[in-house]
Amino acid sequence: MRGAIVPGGDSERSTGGGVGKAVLALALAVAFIMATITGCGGDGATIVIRDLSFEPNRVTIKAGETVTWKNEDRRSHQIMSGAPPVMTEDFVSPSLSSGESWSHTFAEPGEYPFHSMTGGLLGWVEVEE
Ligand SMILES: [Cu+2]
Repeated sequence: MRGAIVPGGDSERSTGGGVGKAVLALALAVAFIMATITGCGGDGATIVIRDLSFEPNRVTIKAGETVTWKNEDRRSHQIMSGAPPVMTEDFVSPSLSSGESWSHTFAEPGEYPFHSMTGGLLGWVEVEE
């Protein structure tokens, strides 16, 4: 799903010739770049766990969007909300083996720290309205 959706893309249909298609392609390219830069129309974020770190360790999304954690580390990680020693109960993943992913959808705006129970890893999800 991620990266494949361009705002308005599904409703853009052209039966015209080359010029119309070029304009459409340009419009889609601009829309894609704008979405990439500003995050508007985004579909959430992906955080990769690698070499005992979160990449990136801070993401900003909009309320209702989803963050996916993808474990590309050699060891297992369990993602939990909160920053030790302060644990919260907003979310907790199962133990993710290498190669596994887990997603959580954030309904409410706010700043959500998270960590891995494997230790030493800390990150933040910022949810905007
Ligand atoms: Cu914990």
